[in-house]
Amino acid sequence: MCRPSVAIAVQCLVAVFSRATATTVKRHPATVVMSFDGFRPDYIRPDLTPHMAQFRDASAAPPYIRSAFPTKTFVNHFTMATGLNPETHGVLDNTMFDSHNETMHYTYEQFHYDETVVPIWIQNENNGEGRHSGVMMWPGSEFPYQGKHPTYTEIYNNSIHWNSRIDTIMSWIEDENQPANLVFAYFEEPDKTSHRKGVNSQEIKNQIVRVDNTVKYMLDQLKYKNLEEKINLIILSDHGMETVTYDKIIFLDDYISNMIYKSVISGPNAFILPNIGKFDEVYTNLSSGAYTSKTFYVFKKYELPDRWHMKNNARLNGIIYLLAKPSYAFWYSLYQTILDKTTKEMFRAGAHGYDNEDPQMRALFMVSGPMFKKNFTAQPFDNVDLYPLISHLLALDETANYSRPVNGSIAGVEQLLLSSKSSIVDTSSSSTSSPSLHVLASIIAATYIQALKKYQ
Ligand SMILES: *[C@@H]1O[C@H](CO)[C@@H](O)[C@H](O)[C@H]1NC(C)=O
Ligand SMILES: *[C@@H]1O[C@H](CO)[C@@H](O)[C@H](O)[C@H]1NC(C)=O
Ligand SMILES: *[C@@H]1O[C@H](CO)[C@@H](O)[C@H](O)[C@H]1NC(C)=O
Ligand SMILES: *[C@@H]1O[C@H](CO)[C@@H](O)[C@H](O)[C@H]1NC(C)=O
Ligand SMILES: *[C@@H]1O[C@H](CO)[C@@H](O)[C@H](O)[C@H]1NC(C)=O
Ligand SMILES: CC(=O)N[C@H]1CO[C@H](CO)[C@@H](O)[C@@H]1O
Ligand SMILES: [Zn+2]
Repeated sequence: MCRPSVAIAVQCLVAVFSRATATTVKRHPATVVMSFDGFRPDYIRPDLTPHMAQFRDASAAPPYIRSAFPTKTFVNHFTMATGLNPETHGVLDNTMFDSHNETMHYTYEQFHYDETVVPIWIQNENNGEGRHSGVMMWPGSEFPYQGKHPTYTEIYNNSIHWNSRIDTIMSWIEDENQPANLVFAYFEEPDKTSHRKGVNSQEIKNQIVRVDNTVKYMLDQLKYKNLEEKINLIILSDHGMETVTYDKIIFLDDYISNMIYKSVISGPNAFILPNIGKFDEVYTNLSSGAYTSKTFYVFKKYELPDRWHMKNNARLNGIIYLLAKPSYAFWYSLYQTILDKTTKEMFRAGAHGYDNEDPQMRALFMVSGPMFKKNFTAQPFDNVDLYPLISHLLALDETANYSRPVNGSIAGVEQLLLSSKSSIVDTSSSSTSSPSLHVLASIIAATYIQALKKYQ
């Protein structure tokens, strides 16, 4: 921060000048995004997660961010990576119907609804000038986009120790020849454990503590390697979590014959594909079931609320979409697995996928680094805005290589930045050419006058 004293005013001028004349991307702070699956913002408590609590105090952080609908893992990680709404990028759930009306889960096809969609780790490298991306297990990252992979990737393998994932990330950032200026890293907990144990279990507490220790390990690495002021570190999650008890489970067999439709069900969300000619009957029976039970909602494609940004997608053609009300869920195979190990009374499952306005579905976001305000409580924003934020941090041309404009906007995230976007030296042009002298002169004059004013 530029504070008022003559000596510091001079330093500020030097800082402004060197930022403006930076010619290589190496001088841009690198951006690292760490995602902890299903980490609810209210899990952070000074007694349980002292390091994350301290990090949040020192960062720019809203109380929560809004997830995309449905509040599922692949949907939200791909929304953050592409800056596009689900209806545009086409990942509408973790498990969904493919083009042959068969179930698909984590396939190339699932992440390639539209070939023009490009994650930011590819767009970063498309911008050239020595930019390199490293992607650690982020959902969707092992597939090529427009035939391209990022410089560094590691595919999902939950046997790999979290600290060793961080060691790998650090090696990408510190690589002599191809240093990564953008890193995305995914950690599968506390989501994985909470699905089987619910939100208030001891097992989940252990995972929350494990997350806290991992954040500490990351911060220790940055400190030890003297990178704290060179890296913008974003710690976030994809969605929240809710506990489902056995009495809140919805059995579709109570409303429709299972001979007459195919389905893909994953907790609160269900895609129902009625057999040819049976659409109206299935819809009628489900609607009356929803009306009498008051436990779920039924939608034809065009009835889906606009605010979910889901309806305008061909993958919903012929589908009846069901959403459970908060704390309810549709019976599916995972629940049998859980029930096999317990009783109906003791049954606790974690679930997410509910309406993104449900407070339990809110996600975590905090950021610390040279370009961000410190100890700043921000207003909540949508996670689709992460793309424009990173694009700004890395001085990317978002529309390079004929990519379409994204749905996220800088407006929601600008509040986090030390200098607002408009007042920042235009790094995108300065990275290719020197800024014009009169621009530089006016910046220097403005800074100097401001410093003098405060000094008096
Ligand atoms: C999938 O189901 C829809 C709706 O019933 C139908 O129109 C379409 O032809 C089916 N596609 C295939 C490949 O079977
Ligand atoms: C996952 O990582 C473990 C531990 O490093 C390794 O033994 C195993 O082969 C890996 N699995 C796959 C599928 O790569
Ligand atoms: C719909 O409900 C009616 C009346 O309960 C029942 O006879 C019919 O079989 C149901 N249809 C389906 C597709 O389940
Ligand atoms: C953050 O700011 C609050 C007041 O806004 C202050 O009480 C607190 O001590 C500050 N924390 C840190 C770590 O600077
Ligand atoms: C989202 O972005 C896509 C691609 O640029 C565009 O086609 C679509 O209309 C946008 N959606 C909204 C709701 O603005
Ligand atoms: C693969 C490809 O076409 N990359 C190009 C993307 O755009 C940048 C400039 O914006 C070019 O430098 C890349 O060659
Ligand atoms: Zn998740």
